[in-house]
Order: sequence, then C-alpha cells, then structure tokens
Amino acid sequence: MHGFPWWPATASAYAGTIDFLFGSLLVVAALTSGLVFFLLLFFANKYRHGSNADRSGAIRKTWRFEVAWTAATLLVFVGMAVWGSTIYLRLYNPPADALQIFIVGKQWMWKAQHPGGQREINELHVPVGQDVRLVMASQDVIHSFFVPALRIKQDVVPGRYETMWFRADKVGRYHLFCAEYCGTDHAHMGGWLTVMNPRDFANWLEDQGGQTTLAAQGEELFRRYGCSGCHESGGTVRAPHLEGVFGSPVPLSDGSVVIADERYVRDSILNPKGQVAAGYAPVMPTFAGQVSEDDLAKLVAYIESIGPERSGS
Ligand code: HEC
Ligand SMILES: [Cu+2]
Repeated sequence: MHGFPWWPATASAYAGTIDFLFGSLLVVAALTSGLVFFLLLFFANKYRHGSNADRSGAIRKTWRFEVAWTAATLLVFVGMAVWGSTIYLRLYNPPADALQIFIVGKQWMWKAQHPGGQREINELHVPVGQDVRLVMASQDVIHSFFVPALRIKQDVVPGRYETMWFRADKVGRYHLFCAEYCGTDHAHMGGWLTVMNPRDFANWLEDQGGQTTLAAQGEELFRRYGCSGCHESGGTVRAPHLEGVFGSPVPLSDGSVVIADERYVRDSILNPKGQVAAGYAPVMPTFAGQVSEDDLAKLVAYIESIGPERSGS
C-alpha cells in the first residue's frame, strides 16, 4: 500500500497494522456493496417489464440459504470488530516505562512539557524507538491531537486528561495537527513532530538550557499554592501524605476504591469534594480557576515522582 500515491508517511510501529485494518475494511465493504449492487442491477435488468425471461417456477425461500448467508456475514463483521478493538485496546494501554510528555491544547497551539522541564510550542521532539506516553489536556475548547504519520488521533476535552501512546520507528519530521474545529485559527493549529535518534535527542534536551525537572517545578508549586501546609507533617489540618499515593489504590469515603492515576490527582485538585479519601474530612479547597493546565501538569508530575513506581524520571 505504501507505493500508493498520496498515502501518508508511516512512522510508527503500528501504522502498518492500522493501514492493513483500514484496507481490509475497505475491501470487505467494497466487495459486499459491489455484490449487492451487481445483483440489484442484474435482476432489475433481467426481469424488467416486458423482458422475455422465464418467470415460471419461482424459487421458494430456503432457510438454509438464509441462515448460512446471515451467519457468514455476521462472522466476518464481528471478526472485524474484534480485530479493530484489539488494536484499539493496545493503543490505549501504554507500557509502564514509557517516556511521559504532557500536552496542553489551547486556541490555537499545542504546548508540550518534557519530564526534564523542557517546553515547546507546536513542536514535539521524541526519540526514535522509545515508547512515548502523552498525557493531554485542553485549556479551553475541544481539540484533537493528530499525527497522521503515527496514525494516532485523540480528542482532548476540557476538564479531563486523555492519554495515549506511540513508538515512532523512523527518524524524520512529521506534521501534527488539530483535527477538531476549534475556532478562527483552527487551520493553523499544528506544527511538527521531530523523531530523532537517541543521541541527538539527548543533545536536543541539553540544548534547551538547564531547566529544573517538571517534578521539581511541581514541588515548588506544591509549596507556593499551600498544598504542603496541609499535606506535609506538622500541618494544621489532617490530610493524607501524598508519598506513595500515585499508582496505588485509594479507598474513598463512599466505600469504592480507585487507582490514583493522573486523572484522579487532577480531579483531587480541581474538584476535591468529588472523590474524598476515606477517613478524612472534605476540607480541601478547590483550586479550579487558580491552577493553570501547565501548573497542573507540574503538580501531577511531582505527585507522580513521589509515588512508589516511577521515581522522578
Ligand atoms: C486545607 C488543607 C488542604 C490543602 C491546602 C490542600 N489539600 Fe489536598 N487534601 C486535603 C485533605 C483533607 C484531603 C483528603 C480528603 C479529600 O480527598 O478531599 C486531600 C486530598 C488530596 C489528594 C488525594 C489524596 C489521596 O490520598 O487520595 C490529592 C492528590 C491532593 N489532596 C493534592 C493537593 C494539592 C496538589 C494541593 C495544592 C494545590 C492540595 N492538595 C491542597 C487537604 C488539603
Ligand atoms: Cu484545536
């Protein structure tokens, strides 16, 4: 399929898988509708008014044919659904050791924050052959992060994190877009994904200047916003210590248990009354409207870094 004119470049491990699925769907759909239309026209012509086709001995309905034909198509289409869902599930379950990059969409740009604190706008640099996990948020309206060469596209809805991952397998520069109409300059909302070999990527990170890591910036914000006043020992309020919380199960006051992921931490900060940790009074104030998406990413990165699993990568 890659010799096909206008076929988009492929730069991810599963681009071929997705193209194959897409091509197969297209072929099955084309064959099915082709057959239906052929029979339609064929019989319409054969038995048209006034034709001398033999109309005696009309065939009676046979259940065997009916059942076989229905079962065969059902099997093919359910098979395609299972095939598609398997790929989808793989796409939305990132490997644990992926490099994590925070993406914020806003009218009209994509902003990225690397774990080392490097920031970029309408550009995204990643190393080749490494799993990359994107944690994405929108600051205003619905956007959609789209990199055709990777065959990934994910709507980013304000108010929640979306995650997705990819592994680029070809060095190069590829277009990235916003694929959801989001206002006047939607058409200009986009830029470039640059896939580099690991050494160039390390150099690139270094060239961005000596930042403090995202987690360290988050730690500073943790003090500036007064989180530490409650969440660290010696606080005036009884609040849970956040060390080791990330990635582990948290019992809630309503009896349910959730895994503390990015989404949970984010909701804890913006809507603390929504999910209250069991054994604590719901006294944490909301920080909605005070903490920007960029700062939220830093706070989340900090709380993640003091979690048990990933330590401040
Ligand atoms: C007035 C004290 C107070 C402040 C300030 C405060 N918190 Fe909390 N926080 C709490 C309490 C009490 C809980 C437990 C009850 C709940 O879940 O609402 C909590 C829960 C949490 C949780 C869920 C923890 C768990 O074990 O499930 C997170 C994450 C969190 N806070 C982060 C923050 C961050 C980040 C800030 C600063 C932006 C902050 N908090 C500011 C008191 C506070
Ligand atoms: Cu947009």
